[in-house]
Amino acid sequence: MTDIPGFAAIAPQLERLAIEVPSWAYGNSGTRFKVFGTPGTPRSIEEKIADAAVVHRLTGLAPSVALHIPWDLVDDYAALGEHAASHGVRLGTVNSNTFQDDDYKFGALTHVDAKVRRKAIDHHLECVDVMDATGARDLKIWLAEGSNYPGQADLRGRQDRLAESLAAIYDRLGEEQRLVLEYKFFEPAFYHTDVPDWGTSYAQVSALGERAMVCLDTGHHAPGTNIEFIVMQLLRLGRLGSFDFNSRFYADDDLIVGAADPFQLFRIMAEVIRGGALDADSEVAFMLDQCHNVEDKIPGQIRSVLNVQEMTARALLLDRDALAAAEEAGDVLGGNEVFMDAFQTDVRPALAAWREERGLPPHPMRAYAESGYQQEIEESRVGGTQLSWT
Ligand code: LRH
Ligand code: MN
Ligand code: MN
Repeated sequence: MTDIPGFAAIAPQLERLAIEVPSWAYGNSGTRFKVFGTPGTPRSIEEKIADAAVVHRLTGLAPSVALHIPWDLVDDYAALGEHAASHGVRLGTVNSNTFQDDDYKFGALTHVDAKVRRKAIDHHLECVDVMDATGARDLKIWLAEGSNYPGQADLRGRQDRLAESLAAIYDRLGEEQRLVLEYKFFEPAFYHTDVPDWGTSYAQVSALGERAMVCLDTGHHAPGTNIEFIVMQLLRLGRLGSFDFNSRFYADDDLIVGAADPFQLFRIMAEVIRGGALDADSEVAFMLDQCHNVEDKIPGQIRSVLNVQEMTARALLLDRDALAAAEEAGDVLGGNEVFMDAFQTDVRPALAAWREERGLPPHPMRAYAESGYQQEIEESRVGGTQLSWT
Protein backbone atom coordinates (compact mmCIF):
# COMPACT_ATOMS: atom_id res chain seq x y z
CA MET A 1 0.00 0.00 0.00
CA THR A 2 2.86 2.36 0.77
CA ASP A 3 4.05 2.08 -2.83
CA ILE A 4 3.87 5.84 -3.41
CA PRO A 5 7.43 6.77 -4.37
CA GLY A 6 9.05 8.68 -1.53
CA PHE A 7 6.33 7.93 1.03
CA ALA A 8 8.62 6.05 3.43
CA ALA A 9 10.99 9.01 3.46
CA ILE A 10 8.35 11.43 4.70
CA ALA A 11 7.34 9.30 7.71
CA PRO A 12 9.56 11.11 10.27
CA GLN A 13 8.01 14.46 9.41
CA LEU A 14 4.49 13.05 9.34
CA GLU A 15 5.17 11.65 12.77
CA ARG A 16 5.72 15.17 14.10
CA LEU A 17 2.37 16.54 12.98
CA ALA A 18 0.24 17.42 16.00
CA ILE A 19 -2.97 19.42 15.79
CA GLU A 20 -4.52 20.99 18.86
CA VAL A 21 -8.30 20.80 19.07
CA PRO A 22 -10.46 23.55 20.56
CA SER A 23 -12.66 22.74 23.55
CA TRP A 24 -15.43 24.84 21.97
CA ALA A 25 -15.71 22.59 18.93
CA TYR A 26 -17.40 19.97 21.14
CA GLY A 27 -20.14 22.29 22.37
CA ASN A 28 -23.29 23.22 20.50
CA SER A 29 -22.67 26.09 18.16
CA GLY A 30 -24.50 27.97 15.47
CA THR A 31 -24.82 31.01 13.35
CA ARG A 32 -26.50 34.21 14.55
CA PHE A 33 -29.82 32.54 13.79
CA LYS A 34 -30.15 29.23 15.58
CA VAL A 35 -28.07 26.93 17.69
CA PHE A 36 -29.17 23.36 17.00
CA GLY A 37 -28.69 21.08 19.94
CA THR A 38 -27.10 17.69 19.36
CA PRO A 39 -27.74 14.71 21.64
CA GLY A 40 -24.62 13.72 23.54
CA THR A 41 -23.15 17.21 23.67
CA PRO A 42 -20.83 17.65 26.67
CA ARG A 43 -22.24 19.23 29.81
CA SER A 44 -18.86 20.14 31.26
CA ILE A 45 -15.32 20.88 30.21
CA GLU A 46 -14.40 17.44 31.56
CA GLU A 47 -16.79 15.84 29.04
CA LYS A 48 -15.40 18.04 26.25
CA ILE A 49 -11.93 16.78 27.08
CA ALA A 50 -13.15 13.17 27.09
CA ASP A 51 -14.52 13.71 23.57
CA ALA A 52 -11.33 15.37 22.38
CA ALA A 53 -9.40 12.37 23.72
CA VAL A 54 -11.40 10.09 21.41
CA VAL A 55 -10.18 12.12 18.43
CA HIS A 56 -6.59 11.60 19.55
CA ARG A 57 -7.06 7.92 20.35
CA LEU A 58 -8.36 7.19 16.86
CA THR A 59 -5.97 9.38 14.87
CA GLY A 60 -2.83 9.86 16.96
CA LEU A 61 -2.94 13.45 15.70
CA ALA A 62 -4.55 15.56 18.41
CA PRO A 63 -2.63 15.33 21.69
CA SER A 64 -3.83 18.62 23.21
CA VAL A 65 -6.97 20.65 23.84
CA ALA A 66 -7.17 24.45 23.77
CA LEU A 67 -9.16 26.22 26.48
CA HIS A 68 -11.22 29.39 26.18
CA ILE A 69 -11.55 31.45 29.36
CA PRO A 70 -14.16 32.02 30.79
CA TRP A 71 -16.05 29.42 28.70
CA ASP A 72 -13.93 26.71 30.33
CA LEU A 73 -13.81 28.20 33.80
CA VAL A 74 -13.08 25.72 36.61
CA ASP A 75 -11.84 26.07 40.19
CA ASP A 76 -8.85 23.80 39.85
CA TYR A 77 -6.88 23.84 36.58
CA ALA A 78 -4.20 21.51 37.87
CA ALA A 79 -6.95 18.93 38.50
CA LEU A 80 -8.33 19.56 35.01
CA GLY A 81 -4.84 18.92 33.65
CA GLU A 82 -4.76 15.61 35.52
CA HIS A 83 -8.18 14.72 34.12
CA ALA A 84 -6.82 15.40 30.62
CA ALA A 85 -3.72 13.30 31.27
CA SER A 86 -5.86 10.41 32.51
CA HIS A 87 -7.58 10.51 29.09
CA GLY A 88 -4.25 10.58 27.24
CA VAL A 89 -4.27 14.25 26.22
CA ARG A 90 -3.00 17.50 27.70
CA LEU A 91 -4.27 21.04 28.04
CA GLY A 92 -2.89 23.47 25.48
CA THR A 93 -3.27 27.08 24.44
CA VAL A 94 -5.29 29.39 26.64
CA ASN A 95 -7.56 31.69 24.64
CA SER A 96 -8.65 34.91 26.30
CA ASN A 97 -12.11 36.34 25.81
CA THR A 98 -12.90 40.04 26.00
CA PHE A 99 -15.85 39.95 23.68
CA GLN A 100 -18.81 39.05 25.85
CA ASP A 101 -18.91 41.71 28.51
CA ASP A 102 -20.95 44.92 28.39
CA ASP A 103 -17.93 46.92 29.57
CA TYR A 104 -16.20 46.10 26.29
CA LYS A 105 -18.79 47.66 24.01
CA PHE A 106 -16.27 50.25 22.80
CA GLY A 107 -13.12 48.20 23.24
CA ALA A 108 -11.14 46.29 25.85
CA LEU A 109 -7.36 46.59 25.51
CA THR A 110 -7.89 49.71 23.35
CA HIS A 111 -10.69 51.34 25.36
CA VAL A 112 -10.38 55.07 26.10
CA ASP A 113 -11.21 54.44 29.76
CA ALA A 114 -8.18 53.22 31.75
CA LYS A 115 -10.47 51.30 34.16
CA VAL A 116 -11.86 49.19 31.32
CA ARG A 117 -8.38 48.60 29.93
CA ARG A 118 -7.23 47.52 33.39
CA LYS A 119 -10.12 45.05 33.64
CA ALA A 120 -9.21 43.59 30.24
CA ILE A 121 -5.52 43.37 31.13
CA ASP A 122 -6.40 41.67 34.43
CA HIS A 123 -8.45 39.09 32.55
CA HIS A 124 -5.35 38.24 30.52
CA LEU A 125 -3.24 38.01 33.67
CA GLU A 126 -5.75 35.49 35.01
CA CYS A 127 -5.33 33.55 31.78
CA VAL A 128 -1.59 33.45 32.47
CA ASP A 129 -2.39 32.07 35.95
CA VAL A 130 -4.30 29.29 34.19
CA MET A 131 -1.28 28.65 31.98
CA ASP A 132 0.93 28.43 35.07
CA ALA A 133 -1.40 25.83 36.54
CA THR A 134 -1.71 23.72 33.39
CA GLY A 135 1.79 24.15 31.99
CA ALA A 136 0.45 25.67 28.77
CA ARG A 137 2.90 27.55 26.61
CA ASP A 138 0.69 29.94 24.65
CA LEU A 139 -1.70 32.75 25.51
CA LYS A 140 -3.75 33.45 22.40
CA ILE A 141 -5.36 36.85 22.11
CA TRP A 142 -8.06 37.69 19.63
CA LEU A 143 -9.71 41.06 20.07
CA ALA A 144 -13.21 41.90 18.93
CA GLU A 145 -12.30 45.58 18.93
CA GLY A 146 -12.93 48.23 16.34
CA SER A 147 -15.56 50.71 15.19
CA ASN A 148 -18.54 50.80 12.88
CA TYR A 149 -18.49 54.35 11.61
CA PRO A 150 -15.78 56.73 10.42
CA GLY A 151 -15.28 59.29 13.16
CA GLN A 152 -16.45 56.93 15.91
CA ALA A 153 -12.93 56.34 17.21
CA ASP A 154 -9.39 57.61 16.95
CA LEU A 155 -7.62 54.83 15.06
CA ARG A 156 -4.14 55.98 16.06
CA GLY A 157 -4.93 56.42 19.76
CA ARG A 158 -6.41 52.94 19.90
CA GLN A 159 -3.27 51.45 18.35
CA ASP A 160 -1.13 53.21 20.97
CA ARG A 161 -3.29 51.98 23.84
CA LEU A 162 -3.22 48.48 22.41
CA ALA A 163 0.58 48.54 22.45
CA GLU A 164 0.59 49.62 26.10
CA SER A 165 -1.95 47.00 27.18
CA LEU A 166 -0.17 44.20 25.35
CA ALA A 167 3.12 45.21 26.97
CA ALA A 168 1.51 44.91 30.42
CA ILE A 169 0.34 41.39 29.56
CA TYR A 170 3.61 40.37 27.96
CA ASP A 171 5.53 41.43 31.08
CA ARG A 172 3.64 38.88 33.15
CA LEU A 173 4.63 35.90 30.98
CA GLY A 174 7.07 33.30 32.25
CA GLU A 175 10.31 32.47 30.42
CA GLU A 176 8.77 29.58 28.54
CA GLN A 177 5.44 31.24 27.76
CA ARG A 178 4.43 33.08 24.60
CA LEU A 179 1.85 35.66 23.61
CA VAL A 180 0.18 34.98 20.26
CA LEU A 181 -1.86 37.78 18.67
CA GLU A 182 -4.56 36.76 16.21
CA TYR A 183 -5.77 39.10 13.48
CA LYS A 184 -9.10 39.23 11.67
CA PHE A 185 -10.10 41.69 8.98
CA PHE A 186 -13.64 42.43 10.16
CA GLU A 187 -16.42 41.26 12.47
CA PRO A 188 -17.85 42.11 14.92
CA ALA A 189 -16.70 45.61 13.93
CA PHE A 190 -17.41 46.57 10.34
CA TYR A 191 -15.61 49.86 9.64
CA HIS A 192 -12.26 49.28 11.29
CA THR A 193 -10.78 46.49 13.39
CA ASP A 194 -7.83 47.17 15.70
CA VAL A 195 -5.87 44.05 14.65
CA PRO A 196 -7.16 43.52 11.12
CA ASP A 197 -4.17 41.99 9.36
CA TRP A 198 -0.86 40.19 9.76
CA GLY A 199 1.05 43.44 9.35
CA THR A 200 -0.62 45.04 12.37
CA SER A 201 -0.20 41.90 14.43
CA TYR A 202 3.44 41.70 13.35
CA ALA A 203 4.07 45.35 14.23
CA GLN A 204 2.48 44.93 17.66
CA VAL A 205 4.19 41.67 18.60
CA SER A 206 7.58 42.78 17.28
CA ALA A 207 7.49 45.71 19.69
CA LEU A 208 6.91 43.34 22.63
CA GLY A 209 9.81 40.93 22.41
CA GLU A 210 10.91 37.57 21.11
CA ARG A 211 8.18 35.54 22.74
CA ALA A 212 5.38 37.42 21.03
CA MET A 213 4.05 35.89 17.83
CA VAL A 214 1.34 36.15 15.21
CA CYS A 215 -1.58 33.70 14.98
CA LEU A 216 -2.91 33.08 11.49
CA ASP A 217 -6.56 31.98 11.42
CA THR A 218 -7.22 30.79 7.88
CA GLY A 219 -10.78 32.16 7.92
CA HIS A 220 -9.76 35.70 8.82
CA HIS A 221 -8.81 37.10 5.42
CA ALA A 222 -10.60 38.85 2.61
CA PRO A 223 -11.70 36.51 -0.17
CA GLY A 224 -8.90 35.98 -2.69
CA THR A 225 -6.08 36.65 -0.19
CA ASN A 226 -2.97 34.59 -0.88
CA ILE A 227 -2.70 33.07 2.60
CA GLU A 228 0.31 30.91 1.81
CA PHE A 229 2.25 34.08 0.99
CA ILE A 230 1.53 35.37 4.49
CA VAL A 231 2.62 32.01 5.92
CA MET A 232 5.88 32.28 4.01
CA GLN A 233 6.49 35.87 5.12
CA LEU A 234 5.76 35.26 8.82
CA LEU A 235 7.97 32.17 8.84
CA ARG A 236 10.70 34.12 7.10
CA LEU A 237 10.44 36.80 9.78
CA GLY A 238 10.37 34.21 12.57
CA ARG A 239 7.01 35.41 13.90
CA LEU A 240 4.52 32.73 12.95
CA GLY A 241 3.37 31.44 16.32
CA SER A 242 0.33 29.40 15.44
CA PHE A 243 -2.44 28.51 13.04
CA ASP A 244 -6.16 28.45 13.67
CA PHE A 245 -7.27 26.10 10.91
CA ASN A 246 -10.77 26.08 9.45
CA SER A 247 -12.25 26.67 6.03
CA ARG A 248 -14.63 29.12 4.53
CA PHE A 249 -16.72 29.80 1.50
CA TYR A 250 -17.69 33.38 2.42
CA ALA A 251 -16.34 34.94 5.61
CA ASP A 252 -15.32 33.49 8.98
CA ASP A 253 -17.38 30.34 8.33
CA ASP A 254 -15.39 28.08 10.73
CA LEU A 255 -16.11 25.00 8.62
CA ILE A 256 -14.01 21.85 8.56
CA VAL A 257 -10.46 22.65 7.45
CA GLY A 258 -9.80 21.47 3.91
CA ALA A 259 -13.51 21.12 3.15
CA ALA A 260 -13.96 24.30 1.13
CA ASP A 261 -10.59 24.41 -0.60
CA PRO A 262 -8.24 21.45 -0.16
CA PHE A 263 -5.83 22.95 -2.69
CA GLN A 264 -5.42 26.04 -0.52
CA LEU A 265 -4.65 23.83 2.47
CA PHE A 266 -2.07 22.00 0.35
CA ARG A 267 -0.46 25.30 -0.68
CA ILE A 268 -0.34 26.45 2.94
CA MET A 269 1.28 23.18 4.07
CA ALA A 270 3.79 23.43 1.22
CA GLU A 271 4.92 26.81 2.62
CA VAL A 272 4.85 25.45 6.18
CA ILE A 273 7.30 22.75 5.11
CA ARG A 274 9.38 25.12 2.97
CA GLY A 275 9.69 27.48 5.94
CA GLY A 276 10.80 24.75 8.37
CA ALA A 277 7.62 24.80 10.48
CA LEU A 278 7.46 21.00 10.52
CA ASP A 279 11.12 20.56 11.43
CA ALA A 280 12.02 18.97 14.76
CA ASP A 281 12.92 22.34 16.31
CA SER A 282 9.81 24.18 15.09
CA GLU A 283 7.67 25.97 17.66
CA VAL A 284 4.79 26.68 15.31
CA ALA A 285 1.52 25.40 16.78
CA PHE A 286 -1.21 23.92 14.60
CA MET A 287 -4.74 24.26 15.93
CA LEU A 288 -8.28 23.92 14.75
CA ASP A 289 -10.75 26.75 15.34
CA GLN A 290 -14.04 25.40 14.10
CA CYS A 291 -17.70 24.96 14.90
CA HIS A 292 -19.81 21.99 13.96
CA ASN A 293 -23.33 23.30 13.54
CA VAL A 294 -25.09 20.58 11.60
CA GLU A 295 -22.65 17.66 11.65
CA ASP A 296 -21.70 15.51 14.64
CA LYS A 297 -18.86 17.15 16.47
CA ILE A 298 -16.43 14.31 17.20
CA PRO A 299 -16.40 12.93 13.63
CA GLY A 300 -16.21 16.56 12.47
CA GLN A 301 -12.98 16.92 14.41
CA ILE A 302 -11.65 13.56 13.22
CA ARG A 303 -12.33 14.56 9.60
CA SER A 304 -10.54 17.86 10.22
CA VAL A 305 -7.29 16.46 11.58
CA LEU A 306 -7.27 13.81 8.84
CA ASN A 307 -7.66 16.52 6.20
CA VAL A 308 -4.65 18.35 7.61
CA GLN A 309 -2.66 15.12 7.69
CA GLU A 310 -3.58 14.26 4.07
CA MET A 311 -2.58 17.65 2.72
CA THR A 312 0.59 17.60 4.81
CA ALA A 313 1.54 14.21 3.35
CA ARG A 314 0.91 15.46 -0.17
CA ALA A 315 2.96 18.59 0.47
CA LEU A 316 5.79 16.50 1.94
CA LEU A 317 5.83 14.50 -1.29
CA LEU A 318 6.58 17.61 -3.33
CA ASP A 319 9.74 16.97 -5.35
CA ARG A 320 11.64 20.03 -4.19
CA ASP A 321 14.68 19.35 -6.39
CA ALA A 322 12.58 19.06 -9.54
CA LEU A 323 10.66 22.16 -8.49
CA ALA A 324 13.83 24.18 -7.92
CA ALA A 325 15.27 23.03 -11.26
CA ALA A 326 12.11 24.08 -13.10
CA GLU A 327 11.99 27.41 -11.27
CA GLU A 328 15.62 28.15 -12.05
CA ALA A 329 15.21 27.19 -15.68
CA GLY A 330 12.19 29.45 -16.05
CA ASP A 331 10.12 26.36 -16.88
CA VAL A 332 6.74 27.76 -15.87
CA LEU A 333 4.57 24.79 -16.72
CA GLY A 334 7.20 22.28 -15.63
CA GLY A 335 7.25 23.77 -12.14
CA ASN A 336 3.49 23.87 -12.01
CA GLU A 337 3.31 20.21 -13.08
CA VAL A 338 5.67 19.15 -10.29
CA PHE A 339 3.52 21.09 -7.83
CA MET A 340 0.25 19.65 -9.11
CA ASP A 341 1.64 16.09 -9.22
CA ALA A 342 2.16 16.24 -5.47
CA PHE A 343 -1.26 17.79 -4.87
CA GLN A 344 -3.01 15.15 -7.01
CA THR A 345 -1.39 12.19 -5.22
CA ASP A 346 -3.94 10.08 -3.37
CA VAL A 347 -2.18 9.43 -0.07
CA ARG A 348 -5.17 7.82 1.69
CA PRO A 349 -4.17 4.14 1.25
CA ALA A 350 -0.60 4.90 2.29
CA LEU A 351 -1.80 6.78 5.36
CA ALA A 352 -4.12 3.92 6.30
CA ALA A 353 -1.14 1.55 6.20
CA TRP A 354 0.97 4.10 8.12
CA ARG A 355 -1.68 4.16 10.87
CA GLU A 356 -1.88 0.40 11.07
CA GLU A 357 1.87 0.18 11.52
CA ARG A 358 1.44 2.44 14.56
CA GLY A 359 -1.39 0.51 16.14
CA LEU A 360 -4.03 3.03 15.08
CA PRO A 361 -7.22 2.19 13.21
CA PRO A 362 -6.57 2.46 9.46
CA HIS A 363 -9.85 4.29 8.92
CA PRO A 364 -10.54 6.54 11.93
CA MET A 365 -13.94 7.77 10.67
CA ARG A 366 -15.14 4.20 10.29
CA ALA A 367 -13.59 3.21 13.61
CA TYR A 368 -15.50 6.01 15.34
CA ALA A 369 -18.79 4.98 13.73
CA GLU A 370 -18.20 1.39 14.84
CA SER A 371 -16.96 2.28 18.33
CA GLY A 372 -20.41 2.92 19.79
CA TYR A 373 -19.09 6.07 21.51
CA GLN A 374 -21.65 8.35 19.86
CA GLN A 375 -24.56 6.14 21.02
CA GLU A 376 -23.02 5.90 24.47
CA ILE A 377 -22.79 9.68 24.97
CA GLU A 378 -26.25 10.22 23.49
CA GLU A 379 -27.69 7.81 26.04
CA SER A 380 -25.65 8.77 29.07
CA ARG A 381 -25.51 12.55 28.75
CA VAL A 382 -29.05 13.31 29.71
CA GLY A 383 -29.81 15.87 32.37
CA GLY A 384 -27.63 18.83 33.08
CA THR A 385 -27.16 21.56 30.55
CA GLN A 386 -25.55 20.83 27.27
CA LEU A 387 -22.92 23.42 26.66
CA SER A 388 -23.02 25.83 23.81
CA TRP A 389 -19.69 27.06 22.50
CA THR A 390 -20.00 30.32 24.40
C1 LRH B 1 -12.58 34.85 16.36
C2 LRH B 1 -11.97 33.51 16.64
C3 LRH B 1 -10.96 33.61 17.77
C4 LRH B 1 -11.82 33.24 18.94
C5 LRH B 1 -12.58 32.06 18.34
C6 LRH B 1 -13.72 31.52 19.12
O1 LRH B 1 -13.37 34.83 15.21
O2 LRH B 1 -11.39 32.97 15.48
O3 LRH B 1 -9.92 32.69 17.62
O4 LRH B 1 -11.12 32.97 20.08
O5 LRH B 1 -12.96 32.60 17.08
MN1 MN C 1 -9.50 31.88 15.54
MN1 MN D 1 -12.70 33.31 13.74
